[in-house]
Amino acid sequence: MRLSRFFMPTIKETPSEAQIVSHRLMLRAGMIRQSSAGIYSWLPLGLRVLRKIEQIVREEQDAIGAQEMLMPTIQPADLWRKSERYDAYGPEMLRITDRHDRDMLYGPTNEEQVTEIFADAAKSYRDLPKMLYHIQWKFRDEVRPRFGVMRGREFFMKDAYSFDLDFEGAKRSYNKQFVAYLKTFKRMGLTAIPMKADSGPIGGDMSHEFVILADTGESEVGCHRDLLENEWLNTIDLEGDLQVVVDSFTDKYAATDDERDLDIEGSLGDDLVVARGIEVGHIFFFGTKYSKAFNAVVTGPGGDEITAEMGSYGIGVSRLVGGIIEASHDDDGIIWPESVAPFKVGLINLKVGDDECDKACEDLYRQLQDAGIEVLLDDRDARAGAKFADMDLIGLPWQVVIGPKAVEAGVVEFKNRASGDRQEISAEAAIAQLTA
Ligand code: 5CA
Repeated sequence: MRLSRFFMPTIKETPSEAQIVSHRLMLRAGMIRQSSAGIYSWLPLGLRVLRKIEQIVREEQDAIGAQEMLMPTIQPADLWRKSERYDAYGPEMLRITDRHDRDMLYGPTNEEQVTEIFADAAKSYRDLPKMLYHIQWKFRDEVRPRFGVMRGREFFMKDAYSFDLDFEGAKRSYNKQFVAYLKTFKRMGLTAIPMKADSGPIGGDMSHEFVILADTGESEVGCHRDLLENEWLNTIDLEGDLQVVVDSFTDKYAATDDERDLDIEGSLGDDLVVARGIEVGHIFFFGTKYSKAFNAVVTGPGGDEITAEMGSYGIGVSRLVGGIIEASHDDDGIIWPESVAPFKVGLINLKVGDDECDKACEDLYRQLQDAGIEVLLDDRDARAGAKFADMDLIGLPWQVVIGPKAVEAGVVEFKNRASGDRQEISAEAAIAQLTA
């Protein structure tokens, strides 16, 4: 992509409406624009990141056998009357009336919709287990939408739903999602801690929020220090036995706001970390709440009737864009982990219009593209300082700078955004490093 053509409206000044760093940087980098409170447009740069995150989530869901589908954003109210959630959900639900005066709503989540579909189709115990998911926009009319995409009203969520024959099966599905979440967040460069969360009316211990620590987190959490330490984390083989992996995490104390236990915290001493957290995912077992309401019942091997045991598993895909920035930035801007970066490398032409510089940049640009590297070429006729500032702001993992002196010396300046390390190397060596 050429920056001269790319729609990336960066802002130099700090937007006054943004209270936290991720919101400020997303606005300044030209990733999003607010439409109304808690509702955003995703501009090309932001959308590239959103899609990368979405794709990692998708791959890890597919890897545990969950099947992707796509349910609508608009749902009929009658669906929610069946589960008795239409009234219970309250003012957070955006209620709409269609031209025939039928009550509709913009879905805040999809338990009802997916259970209705599943109930209609599943007949025999052979139809289970099943895990279905979609990645779709949701709407919740939050009282206090804030912090940009972190607490939006319209937001992008992955929600998965499991259907099993018995509790043991449901637990296996839960464990699969638990480990898939660990892998998903790790791939994004995040340390997301599974924390015991409120399990609602069902009780039990099968409700976890996945939380990343950040000063700007919305709630206070407490956990064992090990859960944050690479040294300990690296001892766990995520490909190992599911229950063993899950237990190795849940054996360590980690609790969200409401679930904190001050006695345990007191006994942890120096091993206790109390910090603020951002909830990026939530997994939940809820038994037969919805399968009963929608009659998701199958015939068992002996002709008996079995009501599906269900769980649901959410990831805040759009919230993650902000969450990753909260976890990875400096005074100059964003520092994207490679896996979610909008482009892998930014190529800066310091002297647009200079034949030698133009040629060196065009050559390298083409070679990188041919090698399948996502590259953003700054070919704008602008001051060097502005180019450096924009490139640091948008946080691409690598920068290649080409100016007249470098061209003459037959080198490029190759910079790592995270460490700030610079090397003068040949264009070939830069390509080799970027394709390694
Ligand atoms: N039905 C369940 C699981 S599929 C559910 O909706 N769970 S949730 O309410 O916890 O939402 C799942 C994830 O969506 C949360 O962990 C959070 O990361 C994200 N999320 C929730 N509300 C918002 C919001 N207002 N803005 C951005 N992300 C949100």
